[in-house]
Amino acid sequence: MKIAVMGGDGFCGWPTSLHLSAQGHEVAIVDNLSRRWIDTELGVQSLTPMDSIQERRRVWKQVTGNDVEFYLLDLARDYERFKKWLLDWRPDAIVHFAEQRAAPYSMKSDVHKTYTVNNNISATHNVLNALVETQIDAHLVHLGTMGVYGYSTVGATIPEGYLDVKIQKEDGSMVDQSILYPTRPGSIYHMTKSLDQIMFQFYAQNDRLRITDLHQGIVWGTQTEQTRMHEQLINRFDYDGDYGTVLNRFLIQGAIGYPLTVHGTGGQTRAFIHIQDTVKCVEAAITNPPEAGERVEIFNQMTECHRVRDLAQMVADRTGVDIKYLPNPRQEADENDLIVANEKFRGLGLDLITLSDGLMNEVIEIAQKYAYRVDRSRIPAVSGWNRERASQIVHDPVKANLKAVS
Ligand code: NAD
Ligand code: USQ
Repeated sequence: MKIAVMGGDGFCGWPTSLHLSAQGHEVAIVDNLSRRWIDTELGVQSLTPMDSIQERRRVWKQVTGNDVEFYLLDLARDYERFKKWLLDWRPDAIVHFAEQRAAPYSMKSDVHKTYTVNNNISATHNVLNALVETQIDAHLVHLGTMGVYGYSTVGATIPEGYLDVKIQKEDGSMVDQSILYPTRPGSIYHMTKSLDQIMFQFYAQNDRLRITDLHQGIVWGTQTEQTRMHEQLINRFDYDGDYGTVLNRFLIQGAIGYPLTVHGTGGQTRAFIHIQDTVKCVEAAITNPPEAGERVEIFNQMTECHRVRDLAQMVADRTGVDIKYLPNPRQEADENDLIVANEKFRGLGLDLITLSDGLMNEVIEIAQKYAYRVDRSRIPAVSGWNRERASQIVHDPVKANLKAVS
C-alpha cells in the first residue's frame, strides 16, 4: 500500500513510518517539523539525540534498502500545496499524527491555546476537505486520545467510541440510539481532539469518507524493533514538564535520581500503551478500514490502566528514588477510576505489551545512557490550568519542603 504519515517526524510517527516501511509499504512522511521548533521555543531537547529527518531517512535506506520519502509541508496552513501533493502522491491510506499534542503546552498562555486550536483543527479539516476535493479514496486513520471521554468515575466501562442509549419519544415509547460518547476534555489540547470527532462524523456521513479514529492512551517507552536497528534511528524521548508524559518522566527521573513528581494525590487513573504496540495497532487499523458510508470506526488504543501514584511506587521500587507529592498544576480530579473496553484490537489478535513485561528497564537504561543530556531545570511542570493552579506551582521540587515518601 501507499501510506502517507502526517506528523511522521514525531514520537509516534517516526517509529510508525519505519514499521510500515519494514512491512513492505511505500511510505511518505509529511511534516512541518514544528515539534523541533517547539523544542527550540521551550529551550529543551529530546533525551535521545535525534538526527535530522533527512539523516534519519538516509540511515534507514542504508540499513534496510527502503526509501521513506519526506515532504516539508504545514497541513494547517498550506492547504493548496497539500491538495496538489495529494493529487501527485495518491496515497491509499493516510495516518494523521500531525497535531500539537501536549496538554500542558496547550495551557501555557492564550498564545499557546490559540496556536493549538488553529493548528489542530485546521490540519484535520484540511486533510478531510482535500480528500473530498481531490476524490482520492484514501482511508484516514487519525490518532485521537482517551482524553476525549474525560476521566469521571461512573463505574461503567468506557465503550469504543459509541454509547447505546434509549431516548423517550413524545408518545412515551423508547427508541434506541447509538451516539458518540459524551465528550469531556480536560485541556485545550484534548478539546481539539473532541472537535476532531465531530468533523470526522460529518465527513463520514456527508462525503462517505472512510475514517478510523484511534482513541489512544498515554504512550510509554521509546524504542521499537526498527528504531533499535541503528543508533541514528533512535526515537524522540520527551522528559520536560510540557511534553514529557507521566510514566516516561518517572522512568527518567528514577534513572537520574530526581524525586518523582506526582501531581496531587496521584489518584488519577490513566490508560497506557507501549510505543511498540502503537505502531502495530496503527497497522492493524489501516488494514481494517470501514466501508464507505459507514460511521467512523473507533478503537480504544490502550493496553492497561494504572494510577499515577502506583506507577511512581513501581519506579521508586526499581530505582530507590523518593516520591514527591506536588500541588497539581492541572484542573483535574484527584482520584478517578477508569475501566476501558479494548476488545477490538484484542479481537484482531494483537498481544499487547504490559508494564510487567520488563521493558521499563530498557527505558531506564536508555535514560541512564543519555543522562548527561538532561537539563534538570526543565523537569518541573510549570504550566498552570488556571490562575489558582498556577499560583501553587512548585518550581523546584528538589528543594521544596513537601511530603516525601521513599
Ligand atoms: P509529536 O509532537 O512528537 O509529533 C507530532 C508531529 O506532527 C511532529 O513531528 C510535528 O512536527 C508534526 N506536526 C504538528 N503540526 C503539524 C502541521 N500543522 N503540519 C505538519 N506537521 C505537523 O507527538 P506524538 O507524541 O508523536 O503524537 C502523535 C499523535 O498521537 C498526536 O496527534 C497525539 O495527539 C496522539 N497521541 C499521542 C500520545 C502520546 O502519549 N504521545 C497519546 C495519545 C495520542
Ligand atoms: N502527571 C503527574 N506527574 C508528572 C506528569 C503528569 O502526576 O510529572 C499526571 C498528570 O497530572 C495527569 C497524568 O499524570 O493526571 C497524565 O499526564 P500525562 O502528561 O502523562 O498525559 P496527558 O496530559 O493526558 O497527555 C498524554 C499525551 C497526549 C495524549 C494523552 C492520552 O501527551 O497527547 O492524548 O496522553 S490520555 O491521557 O489517555 O488522554
